[in-house]
Amino acid sequence: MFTVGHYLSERLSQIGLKHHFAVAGDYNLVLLDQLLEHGGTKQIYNCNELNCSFAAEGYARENGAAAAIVTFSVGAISAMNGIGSAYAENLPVILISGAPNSNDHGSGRILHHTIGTTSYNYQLEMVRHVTVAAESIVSAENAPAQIDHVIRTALREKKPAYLEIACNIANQPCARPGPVSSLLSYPAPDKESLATALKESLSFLEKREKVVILIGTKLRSADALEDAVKLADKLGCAVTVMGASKSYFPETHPGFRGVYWGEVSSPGAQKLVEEADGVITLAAVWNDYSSVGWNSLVRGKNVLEVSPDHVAVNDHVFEGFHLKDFVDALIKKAPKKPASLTGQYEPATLPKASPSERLTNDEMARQINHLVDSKTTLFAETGDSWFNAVRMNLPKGAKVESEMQWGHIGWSVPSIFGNALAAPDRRHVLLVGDGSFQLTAQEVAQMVRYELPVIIFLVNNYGYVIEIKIHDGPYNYIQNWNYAGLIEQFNGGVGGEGGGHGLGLKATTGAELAAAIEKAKKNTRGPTLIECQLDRSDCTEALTEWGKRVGAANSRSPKLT
Ligand code: TPU
Repeated sequence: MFTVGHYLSERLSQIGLKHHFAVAGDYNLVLLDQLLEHGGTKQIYNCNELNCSFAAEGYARENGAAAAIVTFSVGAISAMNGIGSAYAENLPVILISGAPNSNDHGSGRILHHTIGTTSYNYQLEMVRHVTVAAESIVSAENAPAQIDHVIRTALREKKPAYLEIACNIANQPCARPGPVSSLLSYPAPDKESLATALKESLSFLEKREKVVILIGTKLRSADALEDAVKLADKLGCAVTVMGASKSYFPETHPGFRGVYWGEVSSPGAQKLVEEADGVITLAAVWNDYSSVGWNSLVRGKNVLEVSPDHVAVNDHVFEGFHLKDFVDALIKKAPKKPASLTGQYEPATLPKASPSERLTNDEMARQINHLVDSKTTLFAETGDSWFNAVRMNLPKGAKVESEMQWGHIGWSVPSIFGNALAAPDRRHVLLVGDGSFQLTAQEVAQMVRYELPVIIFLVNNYGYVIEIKIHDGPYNYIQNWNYAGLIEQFNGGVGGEGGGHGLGLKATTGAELAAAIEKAKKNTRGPTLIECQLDRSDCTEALTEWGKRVGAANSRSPKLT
């Protein structure tokens, strides 16, 4: 018999998922049975639903989509935070919640795991704000259309979507799905609008000498990373990337000129962008953080703004096509604009510290950068880890993941767990501060369970240094943990039989860090956490400068009316 759960399972594997993430609860147990029975995607367990949603978010970063399955309210409301992240970070994550028995809907009964009212639709109402489609399935007959609508909308819009399935419907008989192409196809672009946008953009470029491309945060979800390289080749101009777009353009490309992040840009990048007479922004997102407290917005008459859903140029806005359609059309017609490509890009290098000296932030960053190869995915958590990752030099193929729009501390631990499952042939390296780690530390246990050799650099600077730089107070100083010792506690094994391969190490000097990294490389069947003990005042200059400006933007006085 083919069931609603099988239909969902079939669709998930048709769109390319090899895993789904889950936390069990009585409203979803039958659904989990159905997914196991159908196979196709492997069931992966998380410690809690917040982590489950972040693991799916991290999986989608590598795999293009993901699914998280949770129980009603107590699970789903926790998971909504990671779904908010998927929305902010443009990732199609399907959140699937088990839900009350269809006979109970409208019965006037009070159920467990609810807020104690007789109506259960509050969860659907809440989740609508952080998803692009949300459906409640209470009949097997309507299930295929509802499942398809949710998955199709998420994939098209590169945003999360939601399904809740009544617990007595998951195993009900259901029709089989048709070809997956119906979920993957896009509407054709509007040719007239596209042609006019192109004409206007070419006339913009004709009048500009110093043209620079600025790669933005939404370029990956617009599926246009390779197109941007082709555009750069055609124009022959300089290329910069935004902080949150680190690794979205090969740093080994002759046109690469570093990270543009206002006052905290790579050397030379600020001048290049701000003195250009034509900047092509590709999928840029301007918020208070990316604009360094509203100080560095790249907008106005010298900007050709190419967004995922529109192009704005010469006081016109054009819609009705995708960014990729436009960039591909521009590549064919773009003129040569080499004037911005003067000089060589000189990546900043950090000097090697004496091995016996107390470990510094610079020496830590230098050694981690050395570890990053073309198969590395480096996750950078909120905090000074952002600025350390942004200043690294990346070989071709290295990837950096950050969550600068949502900015939930603790995101990185479950997210890298999901990402590592999606790309087992890559090396996964995490840079995370002590404060952030304390939110989601338990998910390291799942890296032990699934034998994932993630290398975690736990930056112990004894507090919330990013917050100290924005606005200091007693709330920025946290309880210290024995982080290296904690990892041993996760080696208990499934069912308590022991035998995990998690490894916890500590580094207080450059030599200790180098030795720990060598051990981590050899620990191929589990995570290695290296606690890097730093002085609290030791952070990047960029964080200090950025923190000052973001703090000033936060503390602007109310405008008098
Ligand atoms: O490098 P460093 O010391 O700045 O990193 P650490 O130790 O991870 O500190 C991060 C401090 C921080 C906080 C407390 N950054 N942002 N916040 C505010 C915050 C609070 N709660 C959540 C869920 N996300 C946040 N960003």
